[in-house]
Amino acid sequence: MRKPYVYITRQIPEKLLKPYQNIAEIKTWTYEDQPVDAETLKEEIAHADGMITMLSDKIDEELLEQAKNLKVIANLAVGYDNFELSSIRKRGIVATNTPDVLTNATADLTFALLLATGRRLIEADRFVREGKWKQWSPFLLAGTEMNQKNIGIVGMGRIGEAVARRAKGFGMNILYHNRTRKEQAERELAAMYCSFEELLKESDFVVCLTPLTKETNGLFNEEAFSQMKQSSIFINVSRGAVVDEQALYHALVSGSIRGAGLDVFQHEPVEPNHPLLNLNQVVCLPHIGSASEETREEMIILCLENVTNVLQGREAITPIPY
Ligand code: 8YV
Repeated sequence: MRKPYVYITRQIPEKLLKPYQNIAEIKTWTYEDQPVDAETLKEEIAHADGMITMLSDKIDEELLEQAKNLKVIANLAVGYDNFELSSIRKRGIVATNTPDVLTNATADLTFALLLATGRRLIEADRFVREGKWKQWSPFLLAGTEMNQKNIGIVGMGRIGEAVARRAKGFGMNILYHNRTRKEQAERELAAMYCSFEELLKESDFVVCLTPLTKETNGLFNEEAFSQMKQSSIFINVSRGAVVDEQALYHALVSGSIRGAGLDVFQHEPVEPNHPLLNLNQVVCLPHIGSASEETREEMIILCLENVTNVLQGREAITPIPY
């Protein structure tokens, strides 16, 4: 009997694939420095039994029309806005994601952005390297601190709660907005549920962690930024499309908010001449929320387990919920 064929749209370290090579024939995309091209994706999906994909691979109706044997498709991400789920499901294909394993790494990165923007770390690093440090003065590169400040978390899922726990340790007051109330966070972290508008008005740090959906697309628009405090800092570790980037740029330039920390952009990789990249009060990262060595390994293993489980007739561990 032939082994099932699994295609992975990026390079993966051999040591992680090894335990699964007796179950499936596994092939990965060849180049480390460029994403899989559309033609290869079409050819591979045509005869793959299982696939592991990344956020930048759009898995839509047109592509799925090529799939003849596909039984499972595992996204190397907790988000799955690149999946046209209705097209995947009507073909009986199992779709999976990587929840939980990336919660702590992403919450850490969110906190790194809070500190980097609040305490102006990247500006300060540039200042030293550029030889501008000539003397010490009391307010040289003075930032804003976390203690006693209000953090407003929009999207209180697993990562939101992990950020809230860190915020508690830093002495912050926690506000949140979410589709459902989070009783445990309210009880254990004294997190306060707010409307979106209240949260914008009251928060010193507004943290966006909501998934990208029809409802959240463009949620942070001109009106939203205009309701935030002039001293506030906006952090986005969810999806670029949740933010109207032009509105964010104007809010920053006009001083209607103080700064921003962005791990995600509307179009990724972001163009080097993007206006937001010219602003000193913005810290930009290349979508590395979950990028710790430990977490990326766990995400890859979870994808491989999901795919091989389904191909061997078992349940996926983390199917995307209906
Ligand atoms: C991705 C992410 O894992 O999990 C998500 O939804 O945004 C990241 O952690 C990364 O972009 C690789 O696809």
